Amino acid sequence: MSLTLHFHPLASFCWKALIALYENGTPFTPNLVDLGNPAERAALLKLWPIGKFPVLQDDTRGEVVPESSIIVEYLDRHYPGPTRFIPDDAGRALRTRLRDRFYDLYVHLPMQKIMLDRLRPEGSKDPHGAEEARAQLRTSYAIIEQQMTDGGWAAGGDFSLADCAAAPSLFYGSMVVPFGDGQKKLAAYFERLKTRPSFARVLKEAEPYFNMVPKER
Ligand SMILES: N[C@@H](CCC(=O)N[C@@H](CS)C(=O)NCC(=O)O)C(=O)O
Repeated sequence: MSLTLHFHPLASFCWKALIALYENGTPFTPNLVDLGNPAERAALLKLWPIGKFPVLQDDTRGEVVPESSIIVEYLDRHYPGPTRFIPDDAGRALRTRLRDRFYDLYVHLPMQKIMLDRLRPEGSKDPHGAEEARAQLRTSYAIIEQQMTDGGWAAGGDFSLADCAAAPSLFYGSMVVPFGDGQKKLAAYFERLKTRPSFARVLKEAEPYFNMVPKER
């Protein structure tokens, strides 16, 4: 098999790549990386010196592809299936990439900031930064609520790269800042995402690791 995904089943950015792979039943070898294991961390760093996952390795094409959005687009281009992640139409493609950036930068990263702050030892926490991140999440939720149509997907058309980005960021985001009472379209969209078979599978496979999610203390 030519594709290997270096990942961890609990890691939110890895979910983006997994959703894309599961959407199209793309065959790949999963390589679970324990970053706490020095040899496994060193092997990941050799592939991608930034040391973050997911990383997709394609032995057929001789490519190592980091960055979740790039992995999804790479799969769309080189291993296409029934679900296309970037629309052919240039304007829709741009909107899809914009929404992907929106979910990564303004939902996913603030969520990560709050989660990672929970792991910091007492005395090294960043309450101001965490509060800024919570405010950003609330603003982003309000924007999604305005944009979302009943029964729609993140970029306004079919399921796409933007939904691959939305699913993990909203899953963990809603754990740190729950959706507001008035955010019915956002909440309904999140429920739609959870029933999408690709994401439901990702969640099922992550379940055994959920006790590792940092709790608020
Ligand atoms: N921009 C990257 C972010 C990847 C990222 O932050 N991955 C996290 C896991 S969700 C990670 O590798 N964390 C380990 C670390 O930073 O040491 C992407 O989209 O793939």
